[in-house]
Amino acid sequence: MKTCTSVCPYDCPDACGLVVTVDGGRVVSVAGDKSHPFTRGTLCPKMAHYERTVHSPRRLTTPLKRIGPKGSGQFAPISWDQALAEIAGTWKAIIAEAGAEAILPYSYAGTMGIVQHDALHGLFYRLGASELDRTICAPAKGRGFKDVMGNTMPTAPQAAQDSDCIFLWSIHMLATNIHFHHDVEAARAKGAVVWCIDAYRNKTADLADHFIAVRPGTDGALALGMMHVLDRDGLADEAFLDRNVLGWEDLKKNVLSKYTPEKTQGITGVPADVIVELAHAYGRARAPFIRLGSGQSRYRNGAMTTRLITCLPAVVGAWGKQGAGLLTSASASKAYDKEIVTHSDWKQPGKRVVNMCCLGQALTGDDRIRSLFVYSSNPACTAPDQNQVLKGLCRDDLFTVVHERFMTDTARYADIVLPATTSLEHDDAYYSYGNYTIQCGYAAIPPVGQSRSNWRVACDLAHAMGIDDDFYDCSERDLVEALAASTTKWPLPVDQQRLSQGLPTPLPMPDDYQTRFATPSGKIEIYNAALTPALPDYLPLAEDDGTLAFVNGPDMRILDSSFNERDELTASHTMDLFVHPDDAARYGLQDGQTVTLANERGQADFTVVISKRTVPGQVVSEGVWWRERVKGQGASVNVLTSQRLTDEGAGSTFYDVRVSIVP
Ligand SMILES: Nc1nc2c(c(=O)[nH]1)N[C@H]1C(S)=C(S)[C@@H](COP(=O)(O)OP(=O)(O)OC[C@H]3O[C@@H](n4cnc5c(=O)[nH]c(N)nc54)[C@H](O)[C@@H]3O)O[C@H]1N2
Ligand SMILES: Nc1nc2c(c(=O)[nH]1)N[C@H]1C(S)=C(S)[C@@H](COP(=O)(O)OP(=O)(O)OC[C@H]3O[C@@H](n4cnc5c(=O)[nH]c(N)nc54)[C@H](O)[C@@H]3O)O[C@H]1N2
Ligand code: SF4
Ligand SMILES: [Mo]
Repeated sequence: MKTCTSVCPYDCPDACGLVVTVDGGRVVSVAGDKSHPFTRGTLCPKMAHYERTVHSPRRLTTPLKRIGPKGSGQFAPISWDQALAEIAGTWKAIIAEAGAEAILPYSYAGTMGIVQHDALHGLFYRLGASELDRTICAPAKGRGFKDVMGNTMPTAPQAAQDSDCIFLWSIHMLATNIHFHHDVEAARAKGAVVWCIDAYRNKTADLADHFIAVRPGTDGALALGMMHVLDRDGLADEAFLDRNVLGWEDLKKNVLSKYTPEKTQGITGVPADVIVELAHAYGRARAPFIRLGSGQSRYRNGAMTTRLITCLPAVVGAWGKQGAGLLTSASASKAYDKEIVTHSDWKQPGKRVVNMCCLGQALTGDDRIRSLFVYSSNPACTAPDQNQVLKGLCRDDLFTVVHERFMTDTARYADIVLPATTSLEHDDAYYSYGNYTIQCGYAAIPPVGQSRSNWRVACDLAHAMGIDDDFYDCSERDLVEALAASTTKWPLPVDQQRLSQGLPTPLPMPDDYQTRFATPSGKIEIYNAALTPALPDYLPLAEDDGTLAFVNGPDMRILDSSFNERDELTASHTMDLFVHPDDAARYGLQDGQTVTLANERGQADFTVVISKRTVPGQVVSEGVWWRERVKGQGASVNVLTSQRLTDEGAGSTFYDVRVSIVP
């Protein structure tokens, strides 16, 4: 029996520190690291039994070759040498015939470790393949914050412990950021009041003091309505605004005047008196703290919405006050020089760029991709417009390779499947995007079966494709060490000893990180001359056409489609649909019955849960489920979602969806 430290590799803002117990080459248990400044010794329900994922009987253990129709899941085992030879042979033929841009890599954040996440980027740049714009998560949120604050570092979550008024805005904290709950409760113990602003009353809302249901995609108008009241009622910090902010007078005159509480109620559905109460709570707080999630940004106006919410702390002069601030995403990744792995110097100019939210179009449109290499992602399940993605994956003239830990929806459509390691079988360097901690994790057990890490596969494929470069002689350990060494450039000295020992390493924060505004003007830019429009204003969604809004939030038991392999977590209640009692009566729906939702892209079956968690005119489901976990024809939520992109950042619009109930 031995124990070692590691890091949770998943796409979760907490990036927890793990203590792993190993016996005879098997992981027997995993616990939260007490010495981690955010994990503080606990894990979420998903990771509390990570060993069940690592040693799952569902793990892929050998390379596989397809022997049945695409999607049938019929495969025969082959050797790694055979698999690599087949991939290299097919790619060479495609390159000779159609050029390397006919090959598309597709990956996202199955693991957040920098080495494995970016391992294959250099290879595809060298080949001259099509490039993937990795926009599926929340680039609009990043852009909206940057439009106002530039590269200013968002507030550390632990600061909220000293807040007297916390806003959980569009974040399902208990599912997606569970360790922030500790900071929220610490503040509450000192009297802080908690507000939750969401499209529906999720379980996080249950623990807040006040819940506000906002009409989906209208938070930008809500922020404007709040600013209107802050100005009207003398709660704006005019001295702070004068000194630090561009555009406040312009905004007041040209934009805010329109957003009276009554007008804002008409857009957002939030009663006018509640908007006034909300603005007063924010404006009168000594130290208001906003934790902003991504939900609000996954609409066609997502960047503008985030831009408007980001104006709020400037209006009340929250920046720099102890306990106050705004956390969108922490910028801890900047501690590393990722180029060590990414090798963007190998990018070739003018290559086609495919937006990952538009995979369906890329596979079925005129300018077709001939080979798709998928790793660390499950687009047949998680990408929008599932029917179009599946239509593309069914093409007989598409050569698909999937590097995976499990037989996912996507792997089922592969010509070749390659088995991947889990994070406890390879080395990596990690950072958090929800707190300012970094950490390295080293393999705790040997690879399960014949699985290979992304880095190993990058080296194997580079050699098979005849790319001769010293880079591919590096071990993953070398890359982790180089990344760790690169953190000496962080604004303040990082504890190199802790980092190299694989211990959670807090990034020291400069005293003035909340008051040195890293924008081109050095001021907070409510007015941003580089943008059109230079002054932010609410961008309306499509007119209400009498259909239902469809919000599909995160589920506590899974993470995107990861953890669907765990039968004990996912056995029941996968495609539940919250329907308000008024809508249930209107459509004649009973609790527990199957209901079909449809729109122009397709239709999917859900189980009705009549509930006041949602509001009339809006239905809600939680989780992105594997097709085998879904009723009927195997249509998951993404049959209903759209490839439409956001206003800035070309991001996904997963929650900007209208549906009808099929009678
Ligand atoms: N358990 C679990 N954890 C996860 C994930 C998961 O799927 N499950 N996913 C991981 C990933 S990849 C990410 S990016 C993060 C995302 O984590 P979050 O930042 O929490 O974001 P979302 O999952 O997009 O949704 C959060 C909330 O936004 C709400 N929402 C939707 N539309 C609106 C709106 O217009 N206005 C407002 N105010 N609220 C709205 C949803 O109802 C939901 O409750 O979580 C990560 N962690
Ligand atoms: N309807 C709807 N759809 C959504 C969302 C939503 O809220 N609603 N959320 C969206 C968001 S925010 C995101 S970020 C995307 C994420 O979508 P995906 O990128 O598809 O993420 P996962 O579903 O977690 O799938 C990651 C896969 O990587 C594999 N994997 C893990 N580690 C490794 C490794 O080291 N190597 C290899 N080769 N594979 C590995 C896992 O087994 C898993 O199958 O989903 C999006 N899709
Ligand atoms: S809370 Fe997030 S980072 Fe922590 S163990 Fe769970 S999934 Fe991993
Ligand atoms: Mo995400």
